[in-house]
Amino acid sequence: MIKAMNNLNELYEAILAGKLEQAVSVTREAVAGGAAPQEIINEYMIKAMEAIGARFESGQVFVPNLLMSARAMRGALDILKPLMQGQVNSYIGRIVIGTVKGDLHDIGKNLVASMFEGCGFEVINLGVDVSSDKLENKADIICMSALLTTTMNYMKEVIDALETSGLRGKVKVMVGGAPVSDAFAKSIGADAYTSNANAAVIMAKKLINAC
Ligand code: B1M
Repeated sequence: MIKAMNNLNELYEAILAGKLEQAVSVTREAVAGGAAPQEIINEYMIKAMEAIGARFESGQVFVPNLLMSARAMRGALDILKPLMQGQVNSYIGRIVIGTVKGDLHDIGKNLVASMFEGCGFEVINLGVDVSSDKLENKADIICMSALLTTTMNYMKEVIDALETSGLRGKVKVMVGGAPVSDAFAKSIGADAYTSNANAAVIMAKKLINAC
């Protein structure tokens, strides 16, 4: 196990440096050594993305570095996804999820989507830059993610469109993403906000009375 943890520090460094192959091989080794997917994600992968974000903010790295880190994180996440899906096999409900119009950030949203799948939800992942008409889908919960202070305002447009089309009462709406807050969620009339993927699953189950 100690060997697996040492390797995981290497995973943190690999994502930070945007090294895809290394991130993938270290993740494989860590899984084989018994490390838990959730711990790998929370303690190493997300922390590495936070660190690259801080470096970007302070001008130490640039957009290509972000892209490379994102690619390395996705590669590592792809190894873990099937393991999370193996944890539960009962159907709980249907979720439609997307990153809102104008926004191309999908790492956190995909993480949330994978957790939902792993916990028994049917998930329709619409990708990034998703407009209101696509989100108005037959679902128990519509989930929106935004990473930009400019695009988070589009969440309200989606909720307004649901009202206009008479769907608002038939579906729950969850929002999340780094700039989003509980107060913002309330101000736009969303049913729930959570700050991370684990909490999103717990909240989704609560919203549809599945726990
Ligand atoms: Co961009 N970017 N980016 N970026 N990027 C941020 C968000 C930024 C904070 C960086 C910074 O300046 N420090 C900043 C936003 C500033 C602001 O709005 N105030 C920023 C900027 C400015 C930009 C561009 C404008 C840069 C440019 O072009 N000059 C541009 C915009 C493009 C666009 O979208 N139109 C841009 C582009 C990019 C890349 C494409 C290069 C790349 C994205 C690649 C990809 O996603 N495929 C990128 C990246 C990687 C980042 C940072 C570094 C990392 C984001 C990330 O993946 N985090 C980010 C800085 C940061 O966040 N520290 C930054 C890891 C991920 C696991 O966390 O997504 O927060 P997160 O998800 C969490 C929670 O938020 C939550 O759960 C997740 C896991 O626990 N969550 C939900 C997310 N969605 C949820 C939904 C839920 C519930 C929980 O329910 C529905």
